Order: sequence, then C-alpha cells, then structure tokens
Amino acid sequence: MRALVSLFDHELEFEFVPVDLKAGDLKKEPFLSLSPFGQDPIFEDGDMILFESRAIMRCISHLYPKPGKEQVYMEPKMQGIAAAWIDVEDHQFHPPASKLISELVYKAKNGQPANEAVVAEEEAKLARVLDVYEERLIDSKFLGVLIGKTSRPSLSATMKVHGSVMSTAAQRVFACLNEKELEFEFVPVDMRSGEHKQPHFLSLNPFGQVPALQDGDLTLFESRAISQYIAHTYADKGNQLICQDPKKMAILSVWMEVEAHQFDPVASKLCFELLYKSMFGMKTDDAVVEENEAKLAKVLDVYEARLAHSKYIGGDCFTLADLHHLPNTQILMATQAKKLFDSRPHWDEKAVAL
Ligand SMILES: N[C@@H](CCC(=O)N[C@@H](CS)C(=O)NCC(=O)O)C(=O)O
Repeated sequence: MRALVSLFDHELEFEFVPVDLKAGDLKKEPFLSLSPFGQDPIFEDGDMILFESRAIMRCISHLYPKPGKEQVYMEPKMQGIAAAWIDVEDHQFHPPASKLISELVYKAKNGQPANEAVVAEEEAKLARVLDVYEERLIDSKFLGVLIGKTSRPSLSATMKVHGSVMSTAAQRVFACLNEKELEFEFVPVDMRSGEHKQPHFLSLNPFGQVPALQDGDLTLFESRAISQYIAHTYADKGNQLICQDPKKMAILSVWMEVEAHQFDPVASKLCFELLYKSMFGMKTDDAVVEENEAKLAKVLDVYEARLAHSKYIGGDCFTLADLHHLPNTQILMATQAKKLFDSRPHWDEKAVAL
C-alpha cells in the first residue's frame, strides 16, 4: 500500500499486478527471483526491478519529483531531515502500529479474539511515539519537511556525534565519518547511568537512543539517516558512498532497506546473545542463538546469490549499503556465528575485506 500511495501521490500511471498471497505465490518463482525474501511489493520500471517499499518510495520521489518540488528533494539537508523521519516511521512507529493492526484488524477478520495484553503493551508504545510526533508538529507543518524554527540549518566546522562506542548504531555513524575523512567531536553518553533518557539527550533524540548528530544547528538521529545525510552533504569528501545515477541509487537503497529489515534484526539479537550478554554477566540463551543463526543463514544465502553477480551488496562499488552492515558483522566475525560467513565464499570475502 505504501508504494501504491506514492504512485498515486505522484500522479503516475501504472499497472497493478495482483499476487495471490493466500496461494503462497510470493514464495515461489517467478516472484522469488524478483524479491529474494519473498515479500511484496515488487516495483518494475523499465529494466529496473526493486523491492522494499520504502526504497521504492524514495526511488519514485527521485525519479519523478512533483513539479516545483525538485529542489526540495535535491537539497541534502532537507533529504537528511526527511530520511530521519522516514527511519522514525520505520523503527519506532511501524513496529507497534503493525502489531496493533494484526491484533485489531486481521484477527477480527479471521474471527479470532485479539490478545488484550499485546494490545495494551503496543498501545502504550504507540502513545509514546505519538507524543513525540505531537511535539514535532508544533514546530513543523509535516513530519519530514521542516517549516519552522530550524528550517535553515547552517553547517559548523565540527560535527558532534553523541553516543557510546559500544553502540553498533553509533559505530555505523563513526564508520561513515571515517570513510568521508571528516573531523568530528565525540560526545560520550553514559548509557549505564541512563543518560540517554535524561532531558538534555532527549532534546537531541526524543526516542532516547544513541547516536545523535549535531552539524551546526541541524540535529539528526537514526544512524542510517545520519549516514545518508553525511554521504549526500559531504559528497565531495573521502570515499563516495552513494551513486549519482538515480537507478543505481534506487538499487543501493533497496539493499540499505534489506540491511535494516532482514539483516539487522537477526544480527543484533545474535550480537546481544553472543557478546553483550557475557559482557554484562548474563547467560546466553542457546535456543535464541540457534533460532537466529538459522534466520541469519537464510539472509546470507540471499547475499551470496547477490554477490555472485554484484561486486558489492549495493552495486559495483563500496557504498552505504555495505557500510551499514559493518558494526554487526565485525562483532559476529569474532563469535561462533563466524561459521555462517565462512561457509559462504562471496560474503566471507567481503566480510574479511570490510
Ligand atoms: N534505529 C536506531 C536504533 C538506535 C539504537 O537502538 N541505539 C541503541 C544502542 S545501539 C540504544 O540507544 N539503546 C537504548 C534504548 O533503546 O533505550 C538507529 O539506527 O540509530
């Protein structure tokens, strides 16, 4: 539906090809070769085939900008802010909202009762997200487009990254700044004492998670949105991490979404079980490890197939799509999960090089 809304919003003509989900068509050929994770939607535009709804939306906005809005979409700071709020939708709003839809809509459609405890828990989470949205909409006409106090951010000499060196999300930003050879000031956040939930940090990221970036009077959070902002704004510095060609960029964007939705959830659970738990004196749950190793193996199978005909995950050169995998991969390569990488030669070659 997200992709359809975007097509309607851009007043584009398109052909809708229905897929019979009940018959399991997405998990069979020919769809599996179009979307290797067997999920809809799939978007075909000429010789370009994309999956991941948010990547499709970004591609539509870039390839077919609405008349008069071209400059807004091109401006890196605006892109950075919009990217942050797209990631907020993705990581904060979507999880409770989709669980509530499943409990309150789909279950009712199938004549099943909703699980009241799940509904109460997810409603509480959604309420917290909506509180942040409410606050945001005082200053801004829309979530992603700032028309308010900080609408014209100016860049300062030194960027500040607030975070913890232990945080894989913060490490994603450090890796990006390193690739771009940019100087920055690291502002440590003491997560053990809960500093990330204190008002001064919440003013940087209302969701109370590290990292947060300050560049002049521009403040961003969500590590992948920050890395995209840096890569676009400082395109002339260090290594190129994005593609100028819109179709190549759309494919890169698909694989950034794959990292966020398929790789990261599983890899993060394994990092927690296999590294962080032992650091905090907690006991590893073998059943969770086994379940997530099996899931990671399936994701790595898709990568292996991709890397058989693509030099890097995102395309023919090292980009953000590869970089976003770095923090979790680096940790997992030092654990028993290394065997999953070792047994897949294309990905193993990449993992070692990274
Ligand atoms: N989607 C966010 C996730 C950030 C995140 O989960 N950060 C963790 C550290 S790696 C954190 O701050 N956890 C504390 C909490 O959630 O309360 C991003 O990529 O920046």
